[in-house]
Amino acid sequence: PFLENVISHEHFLSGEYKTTFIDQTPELFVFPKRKDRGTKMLTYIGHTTVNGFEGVPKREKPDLNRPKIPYINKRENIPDGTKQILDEHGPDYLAEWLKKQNNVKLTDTTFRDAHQSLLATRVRTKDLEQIAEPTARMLPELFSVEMWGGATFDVSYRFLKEDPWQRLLTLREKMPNVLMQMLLRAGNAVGYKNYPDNLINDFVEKSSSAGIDVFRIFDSLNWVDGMRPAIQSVRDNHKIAEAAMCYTGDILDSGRQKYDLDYYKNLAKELEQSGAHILGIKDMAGLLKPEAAYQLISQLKETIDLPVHLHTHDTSGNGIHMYARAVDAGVDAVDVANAPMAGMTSQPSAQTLYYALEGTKRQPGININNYEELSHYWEGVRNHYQDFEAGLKAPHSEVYYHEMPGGQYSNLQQQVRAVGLEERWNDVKTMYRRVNDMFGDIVKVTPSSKVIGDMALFMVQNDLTEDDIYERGESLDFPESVIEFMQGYIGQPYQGFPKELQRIILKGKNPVEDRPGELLDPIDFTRMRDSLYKTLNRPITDFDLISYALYPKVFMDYNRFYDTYGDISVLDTLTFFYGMKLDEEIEVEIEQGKTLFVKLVSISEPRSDGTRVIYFELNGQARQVVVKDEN
Ligand code: 3PY
Ligand code: ZN
Repeated sequence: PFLENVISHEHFLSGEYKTTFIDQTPELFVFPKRKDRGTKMLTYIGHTTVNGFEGVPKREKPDLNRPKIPYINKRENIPDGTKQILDEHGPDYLAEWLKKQNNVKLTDTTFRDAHQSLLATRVRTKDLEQIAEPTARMLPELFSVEMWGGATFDVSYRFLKEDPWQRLLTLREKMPNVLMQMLLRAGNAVGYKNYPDNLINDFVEKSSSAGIDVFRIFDSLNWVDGMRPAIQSVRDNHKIAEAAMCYTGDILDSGRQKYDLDYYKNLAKELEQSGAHILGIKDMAGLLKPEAAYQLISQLKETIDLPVHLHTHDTSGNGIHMYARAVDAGVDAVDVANAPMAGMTSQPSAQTLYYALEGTKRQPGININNYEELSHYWEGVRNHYQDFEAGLKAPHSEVYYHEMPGGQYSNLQQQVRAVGLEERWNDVKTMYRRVNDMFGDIVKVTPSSKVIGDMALFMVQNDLTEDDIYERGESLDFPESVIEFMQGYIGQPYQGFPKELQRIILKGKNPVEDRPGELLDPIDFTRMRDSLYKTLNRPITDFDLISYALYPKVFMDYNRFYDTYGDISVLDTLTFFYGMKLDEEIEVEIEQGKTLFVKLVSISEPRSDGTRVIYFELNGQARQVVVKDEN
């Protein structure tokens, strides 16, 4: 604690210390009271047992076995993979290497997009950590594992009460051989709004040093100006810049010409010129049809010199057919998920694609039996998150009409339910498409998809037609996200804004045409560190600073939670979500080699102040905690 006090002292941090500093600074010898980890953890377990977990209907803890981790021989070396190629030869070489592969290479998204799209991003680090090393050992031929970014950053702090940076560091340690990939929303980083350029640079630098190798960068309006700073930042850190274009519309629909083949070819050229190592195609809603994929990829291969990496969501059920045609056209890599976490709004199944391509020249070079063995683990994990299942139960070809991204579908459905309009869900979907057309047919992906969703919901909720907006718009209070979009705060749409609608929505406010990240004041990290240190009274890491800058409230709430309950990422997932049953005993490894044995003995009736006493045994000794009954 003494050293901690020294290095976190404001004089030490600002460099204004002398050799007399220690003698003259008595507060360095005032150590914080040692926190009792056991009591904090019991308080969390007690609280969750009595009150349930936020957003989950309270119910008895399900009786499920722990997911089965495949046996691995830890004495054997972990086989080399793509990470070693990057580290030895750099990103340009790796991109060339990728183009030369005959087999189609796979990115496994099970650790990120799959659970973001099926389970509301709720899979905890503990469940990822346990399978990371087996994955590294059993699937060393993968191109990459997508395991960070997108919504995982925010959800980690907000709901899972864990540090996303720790997730990154842990997975890196367990997967030293395969490239680790993240989804970066260009100037929106891992958030929903634009941030100053110096924050984006810092974010890329710190996530590179913590372990990210491949940054898939996209702009929610395919606005290349908005992507260039992030691409450059990744290049400056000698990592792989995969610049992705978001696929929308239908290149085969001659009635819909805004996003035609030439649009994508020009965009790809611009991204190549902006310094991309790989071209990503981000089919976030799963709109790319099989024949369109064939034409798009064939043409892109003739237009640019970069390897092409394709991402889709299997919402329509056409994912495998579409990938097979993309493979025919020479796509270099595609995104898949392990079967129990695949399909519907998630990525197509790795195993299904393997069998679809078996015996062809481009059959993926993976060990299918290993994939299947790992699948048993994920099957178990998915069961543990059954209360977060909110997605489709069956293939959904209507997506070709409404064009809602995989991750948004269940979210918007929840929002609609929350305002009591569940029976009008079909109207909201139809309105979503109508709003898209009113807005000039825009690319829809986080955060532009949220703008369309908010506007559609606003119109349905208030029984407004398109004509009403034009006729009575001046007197309507539009959702904040819609106003910000029209102000240019999330970037410039291709072919500009619909002028009349923009005028109505902005009511005299001036839109910007510059890049928002350039207009925003840079963050003063030194001042931020000082002020955070004063509030949190502990050393502030660079990671903390970035998190605070991105999500100030979420980050502070997380810290308050941590002060109360400590590190509960060590709990098993069922205990984390449901607490404990009477007489149940669990083991919690709080650090390597240190295990707590916890038994729930009894729970008192509520007392006059609304609290209950929860009686535990901790390592055989009686312990009790008091929690408020919030029911
Ligand atoms: C995200 O931005 O989180 C996405 O997955 C978009 O498709
Ligand atoms: Zn996706």
